[in-house]
Amino acid sequence: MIHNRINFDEALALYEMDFFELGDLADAKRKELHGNKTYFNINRHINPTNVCADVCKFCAYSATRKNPNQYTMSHEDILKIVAEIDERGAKEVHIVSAHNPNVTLEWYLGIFKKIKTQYPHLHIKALTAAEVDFLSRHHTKSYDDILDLMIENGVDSMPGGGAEIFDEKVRDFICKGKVTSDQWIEIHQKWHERGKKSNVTMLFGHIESRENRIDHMMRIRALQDKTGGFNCFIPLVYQTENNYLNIKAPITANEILKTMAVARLVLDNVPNLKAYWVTSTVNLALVAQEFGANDLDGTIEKESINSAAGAKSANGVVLEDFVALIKNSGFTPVERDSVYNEINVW
Ligand code: V47
Repeated sequence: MIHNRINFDEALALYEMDFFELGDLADAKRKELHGNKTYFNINRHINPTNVCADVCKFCAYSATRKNPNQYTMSHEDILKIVAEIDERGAKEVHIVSAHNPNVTLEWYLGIFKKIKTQYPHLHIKALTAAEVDFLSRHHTKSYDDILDLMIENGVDSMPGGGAEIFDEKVRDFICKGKVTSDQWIEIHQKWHERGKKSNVTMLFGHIESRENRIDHMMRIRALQDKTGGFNCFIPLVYQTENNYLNIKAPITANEILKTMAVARLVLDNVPNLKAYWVTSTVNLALVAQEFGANDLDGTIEKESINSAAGAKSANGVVLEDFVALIKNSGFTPVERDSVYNEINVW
């Protein structure tokens, strides 16, 4: 039984609090859960194709008129990257693609099997619920079939992408036609029911309201009450360049930090809050450590989705710099694995 749960109106009212008092509340909750530790992992993002059957207005990554450069990697190309990162000590490979109608289901799934067979120690975090929904529609299979195939082929956990904003009106405007909010939640519920973990994101700083953000968090909290399968909540700051959403004024740092703090307080049942430095900038992610965030994702090495929309993340960060930044901001850098077991205190 969870006492003193923050309701919708109370969550909205948190935004009106004094900025630093709100930060202190979130910081107290973060300290209660994680003390002074800031988690990160040594990971690599691979985005094997940008050819997409869906058209999300906020996306600068998929190949469209704005980005005519289509690509689809071969399994050999992907395995070459995996060999390099394994050599460098990466623990996780994060594989997310666009929704490519020109390749087989075997192309999507076979790569996991090959990676798992050759590198059984690497954690494979792959396929967003949006991809699961696309694969199910395109290859006329049920969600259950796709999720079982993912497990059979070696996927360990699911990333949190594709959640965007659950409010149906906003969702219809920014990404009509792809996985609905109810479907996104259904897919993660089914994944959790298989004893597997996943993350959950929220894309904010575009046309959504504070109410939409709270509603998004409430829907996550409700599923987490049922399954307990979410490891981490990741608010993704909308990047403004090269896409069709055409938002002129980026969200302010103040509003980003408030949203992090509100998330820490509302999502009382989700253990980790990630300040994804790719979309918030490294500097703001470091400050977010004092507004509830206890995770800074990882070194990433290469990133294509957000950097296409203007984020300065294309080449990741150097491990030693990352660790030094966390230390210099007064926190203890703790390398974790993909499901939050501690590997090394730096
Ligand atoms: O779902 C697309 C977002 C997501 C833009 O689970 C944009 O550990 C900002 O989900 N501005 C993919 N965001 C990335 C993602 C993710 C990243 C890191 C860690 C994890 C995890 C998940 O990127 C998409 C979409 O919401 N995105 N375009 C944009 N213009």
